Amino acid sequence: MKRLFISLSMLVAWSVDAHAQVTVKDAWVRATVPQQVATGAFMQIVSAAEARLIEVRSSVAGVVEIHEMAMQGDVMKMHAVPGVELPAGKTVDLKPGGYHVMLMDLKQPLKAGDTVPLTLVVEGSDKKRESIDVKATVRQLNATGAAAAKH
Ligand SMILES: [Cu+2]
Repeated sequence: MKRLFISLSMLVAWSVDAHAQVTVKDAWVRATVPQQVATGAFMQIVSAAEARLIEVRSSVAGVVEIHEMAMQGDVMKMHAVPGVELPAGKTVDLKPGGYHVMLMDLKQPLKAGDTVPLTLVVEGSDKKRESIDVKATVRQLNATGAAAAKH
């Protein structure tokens, strides 16, 4: 996995395009139940040029990580990843069962209809960083497959 990321970032470094021009669509956060201290944020990201999502911040969470969810044997598990590649012009789906933003150490419960501010940090092929502010809508927990996944 680590080797894959290194070779991908080398590829990114070789391309010449400068500006990331990142668009984020349909950002949402799964609502929490009382005592729940972590939840996922999901969205669609399109970058005009080759780039990489390297960090996400949010004022509602003490810790924010980028996670990948994948089957390990017959169990769905998730783990932190250093970033998500954003190929030029391609929609990258952060969705239940795949890449997602993990909001941990939540400072308050998140109710359906609330708005959660997220700041995405994207690094372009020229290593320049760009911050994108996103307002994610909290949606009620539902039965979208991966809901039962464990860390
Ligand atoms: Cu996660």
